[in-house]
Amino acid sequence: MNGEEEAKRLPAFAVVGRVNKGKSSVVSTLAEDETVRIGREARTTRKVTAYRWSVDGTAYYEVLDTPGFERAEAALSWMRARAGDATERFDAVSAFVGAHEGGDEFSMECRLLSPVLEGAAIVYVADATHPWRNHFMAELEILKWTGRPLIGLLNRTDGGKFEKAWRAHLRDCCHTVRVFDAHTAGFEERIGLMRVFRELAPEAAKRIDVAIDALNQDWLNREAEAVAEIARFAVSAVTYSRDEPLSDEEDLQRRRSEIEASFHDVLKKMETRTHHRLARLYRHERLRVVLDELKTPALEADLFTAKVWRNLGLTPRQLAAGGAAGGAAVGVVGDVAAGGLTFGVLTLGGALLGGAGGLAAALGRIQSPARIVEGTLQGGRRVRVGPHRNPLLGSVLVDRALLLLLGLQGRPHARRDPLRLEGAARVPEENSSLLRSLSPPARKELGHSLVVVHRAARRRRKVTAKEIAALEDAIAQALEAMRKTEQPENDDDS
Ligand SMILES: Nc1nc2c(ncn2[C@@H]2O[C@H](COP(=O)(O)OP(=O)(O)O)[C@@H](O)[C@H]2O)c(=O)[nH]1
Ligand SMILES: [Mg+2]
Repeated sequence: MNGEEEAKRLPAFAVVGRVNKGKSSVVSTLAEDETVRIGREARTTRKVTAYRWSVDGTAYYEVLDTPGFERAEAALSWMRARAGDATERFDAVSAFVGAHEGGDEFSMECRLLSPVLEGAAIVYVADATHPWRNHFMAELEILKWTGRPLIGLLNRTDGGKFEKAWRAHLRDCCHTVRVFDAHTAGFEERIGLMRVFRELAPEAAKRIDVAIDALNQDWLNREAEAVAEIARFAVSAVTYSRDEPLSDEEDLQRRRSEIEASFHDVLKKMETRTHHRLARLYRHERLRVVLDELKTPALEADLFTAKVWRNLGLTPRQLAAGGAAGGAAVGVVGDVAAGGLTFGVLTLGGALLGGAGGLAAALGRIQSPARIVEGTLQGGRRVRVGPHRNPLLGSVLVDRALLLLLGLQGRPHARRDPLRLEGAARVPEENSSLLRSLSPPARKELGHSLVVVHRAARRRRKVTAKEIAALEDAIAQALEAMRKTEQPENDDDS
């Protein structure tokens, strides 16, 4: 390969080792690719597959999943017979592949060695929960003969027992030895491994630097996009309302629960869509997420406790000013009337509350989270549902979305069990993750920016770009605060 070709080549890492040592797991996590087949489902794979890590169609590096050695000792004997001294070793490996490629005798060895001879760095995966065996030496010896950067990767060191022996032998043959558990490794560990590659492959250092920069930049971009997505969602959910026709014969009281249910269904769908978008950002589209359903009762009267208000850093009076009570319903009528509708206004569920002073008495009367206003349009009756009356709705939704976001950020792609978040989001209880982990100023800021949105919704005015920006800031701060206190996800699959 000439210098120009070399410069254009993607940095490539060939992951090699025996079957069932965790090679595909390492590939999946390093390439952030959930389509890599792992474990039993992968047994029959007998070819090299390249997984490229790319952003917006530009590839930055590739990780090669290989079938693993089958007859390393015999292969090494063949090579030994053809290499008089160290200078002939690379040629002996090349000659071996040249002589056996396409044949049955050493098909696995040929397949995994080809990309290495073409310049891939080697990641030799060892499973420290299994003992070292002398025949592994032949595998390592062959890899050493290629002269490519060789990293010994200790996957699964939790067994402990065999780690010492593995380390000693890997240190003998590899340029460096690292611990990397593909089922727990996070972003920093991936970057750490890329830095090791960089040190070992000076000719590829520039291209690996580009890849590391892209990884870092993409990580920041994803989070910024996720925060913006969550803010957009909170605004859509909190401000959501709709009109529905009601025939003259229909009794609003009778249809009330159906209307409310479909209103809540829309909110749930908005949430599901947002959660899918977040998962897609982190390349986790197939990941199953277990999260308590967003329940209507959780959004109703039980939220209206003074305790929760204090947790949000707001007084009942501030919340009331945000539209939990007050003349909001009148505002709705005014707006709609201006739009040409004549309304015979009927409010249900105690939406017409007094001011903050009458709040305590009013709380007992709040039963319906969605405000329903009925009106007439040229003889036809219409009913308006929403915006949601609960000032804490936004906090509940943001809390749940942030928990998911943290879960996604910490989830390596090799892990395929469901991401379990159930019981995690517990607004309005005092130990809700979001409320608990936020410092009083961060709590207040998030609570305040959500109340501002809620108030705008009640008054049926558009939420301004500035208000959305403030909400994004508050969400980013909340995420930071949660990250500091959040426990990592339980690793219970071992
Ligand atoms: N707990 C745990 N299990 C792992 C790890 N790496 C691999 N495994 C499991 O070991 C099995 C084989 O993994 P796989 O990546 O397919 O190995 P390969 O045959 O070498 O490609 C699968 O059941 C994996 O879930 C790890 O780091 N931690
Ligand atoms: Mg595999």
